[in-house]
Amino acid sequence: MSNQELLPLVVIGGGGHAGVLVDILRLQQREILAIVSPEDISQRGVFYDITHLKNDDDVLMFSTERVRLVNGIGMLPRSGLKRKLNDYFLSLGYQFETIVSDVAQVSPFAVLEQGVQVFPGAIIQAGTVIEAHSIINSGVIVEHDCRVGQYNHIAPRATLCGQVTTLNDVYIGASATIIQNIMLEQHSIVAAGAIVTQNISSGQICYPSRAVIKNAI
Ligand code: JB2
Repeated sequence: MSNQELLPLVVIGGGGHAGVLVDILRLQQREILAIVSPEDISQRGVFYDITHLKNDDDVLMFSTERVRLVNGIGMLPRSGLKRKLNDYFLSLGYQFETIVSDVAQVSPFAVLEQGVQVFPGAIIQAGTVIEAHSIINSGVIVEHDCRVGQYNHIAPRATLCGQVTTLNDVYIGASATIIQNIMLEQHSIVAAGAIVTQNISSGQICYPSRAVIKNAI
């Protein structure tokens, strides 16, 4: 699709996550019609010059066919806000833009579904599928043939080795490493820095193991 065919955007949420998205979109010269946030957004320079709307129903002034939405609310573990807002706007017929930073590296043989957000420095290799509305944060590596479920948040610099599968609503903390062929079930959480070498069941949390210190002599 050429730049002329891209629709203008409305961004939901006006915090840090939305700021990174708007920064990516400005570099891509995308038209942003409004930021929708109940709170003041004037302290974030990245939002300069963009109309601020305070109520979610203000979005209804835009035709479902003439805009795409961007959900700028970050997903921390067990936060359902992003999904709740998406479900509301999807039920009204709006669609969510898939956003890929110009400095991310995404294989042409990877698939990104609606509403996926890929931040600067991320690498997504061939054969991988990222399902709808998941966040692939800055510097994340998703190796070949992975499948990342819906509404996942893979935090900065986490690494998924080849053929990792995650189900929906999984959170993987910053710099965590998931070795190859692992399955993370729905709502599981990997704490920052953890190294995951076995499957994680639904709702379980994997913490980093403590380093074992022995005498070197
Ligand atoms: O119902 C709502 C609503 N509730 C909160 N509707 C709309 N349209 N916006 C809502 N918000 C807005 O979400 C708040 O007014 C605020 O602008 C934004 C949340 O911003 P905050 O900076 O608290 O979080 P974030 O989601 O941008 O970032 C979190 O997640 C990221 C992934 C942070 O924890 C970051 O550290 C993290 N990187």
